[in-house]
Amino acid sequence: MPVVPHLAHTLSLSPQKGNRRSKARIVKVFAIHLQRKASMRIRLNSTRGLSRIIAACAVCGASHIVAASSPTSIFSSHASSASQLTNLSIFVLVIAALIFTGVASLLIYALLRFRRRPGDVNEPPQVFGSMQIELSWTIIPILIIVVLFLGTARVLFSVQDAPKPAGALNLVVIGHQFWWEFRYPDYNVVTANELHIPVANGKVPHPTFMKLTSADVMHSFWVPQLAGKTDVLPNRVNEMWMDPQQPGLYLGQCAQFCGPQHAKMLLRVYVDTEDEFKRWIAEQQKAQAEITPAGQAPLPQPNPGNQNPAAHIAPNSPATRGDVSSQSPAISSAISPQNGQLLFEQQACINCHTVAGTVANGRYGPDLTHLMSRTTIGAGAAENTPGNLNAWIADPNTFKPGTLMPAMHLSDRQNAQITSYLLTLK
Ligand code: HEC
Ligand SMILES: [Cu+2]
Repeated sequence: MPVVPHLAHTLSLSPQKGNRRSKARIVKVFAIHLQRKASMRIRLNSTRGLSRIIAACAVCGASHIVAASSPTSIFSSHASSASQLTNLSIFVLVIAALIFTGVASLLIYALLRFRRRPGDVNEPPQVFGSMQIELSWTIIPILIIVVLFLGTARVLFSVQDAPKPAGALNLVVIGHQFWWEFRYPDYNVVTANELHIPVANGKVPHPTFMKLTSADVMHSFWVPQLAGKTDVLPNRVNEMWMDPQQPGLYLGQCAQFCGPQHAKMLLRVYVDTEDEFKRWIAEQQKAQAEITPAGQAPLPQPNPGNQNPAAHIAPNSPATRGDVSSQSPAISSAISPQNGQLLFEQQACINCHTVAGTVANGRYGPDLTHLMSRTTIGAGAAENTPGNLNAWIADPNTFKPGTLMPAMHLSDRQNAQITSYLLTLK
């Protein structure tokens, strides 16, 4: 029975076996019918598959063009080290494209030109040990590799050995599961997740020189438009610099898997003009006590004689987990920043968070001194709105399942009180 052999093979059917067993003729006819249908479907599928691949390539190409304008595209760089990386990537891509076109066209040419034709009986001539061919396909790839190596090494050293000018801004970046801590040692400023740096294109350039390290596991600092990735490792300090040429907001993220909330460890870099940056630093240098507007009663400060015991208990010690309000001065149930602050200072919040000028001096979580100067909370997990803040305190896991801030199990009213306090942290 004439069954297309390759088809039988593809479908892993063996109609020949059925033949041998001389089944009823009607079964055979039916089998052949099925085979024909299957073969048609396969041919149909392959043309459809091909058109799908072509469509996918078109979409891919188009998305690359769109990607160049996306805020995290490596092809639209706005700082010199990032531009060098972009140029190098394009250089490598062009060489790879040339090699691909050369090899693919030779292959297609050979496939068509030297196809087996009817009447061909002999094997084509075999070429063994041709010195010329062997040399050419050894030397040409070596030359290509050398060119790629030299190009890469040049960029590598020029980025790594860049001199640090006198006006450079010093910045310390500390990766945490799952947020970023930024310290400005020259200004005594600490903030989280949202970085402000000056634009570096003035007459006196002010690039930002970073020292990066991690408080726990491996992270990677990556703001594609401003610089290459730099790994952030525990017990090691890496260095990197950025000299943004244009003010604006640049986005980035942790580029090293560091745990379940790795994808929600986003970075926002605000590149400010010189003046904006000075103003921002001046705002950040203010401690909360100085910010309290004149006329308003100062927020209650802890009384050394009657201090809240929770302030001296290490994070996670059993005493800080429960409600400690029974041991503390009574807080009225009114929702006010003052009551909020009292409550905040009686909770374990202060063991993990700092609010400068108050008893809160924890270092485990983000500095909250100027919380309201940030547009997002939880490293980009949510917008910084009163509603989200309240929901975050109630249970941070709703925004970031697996975040290392525990749900504090306070009442709705207590959450509202604390939120009203947080809203004053300008
Ligand atoms: C065990 C330590 C711990 C305790 C206790 C704690 N937090 Fe947090 N908090 C964190 C950590 C860690 C983060 C960062 C979470 C992330 O982004 O993944 C955080 C984030 C926050 C943020 C968002 C800050 C930002 O800029 O993204 C706020 C607001 C906050 N906590 C408020 C509070 C309040 C209010 C309390 C007390 C009711 C509290 N936290 C108790 C560890 C703690
Ligand atoms: Cu990370």
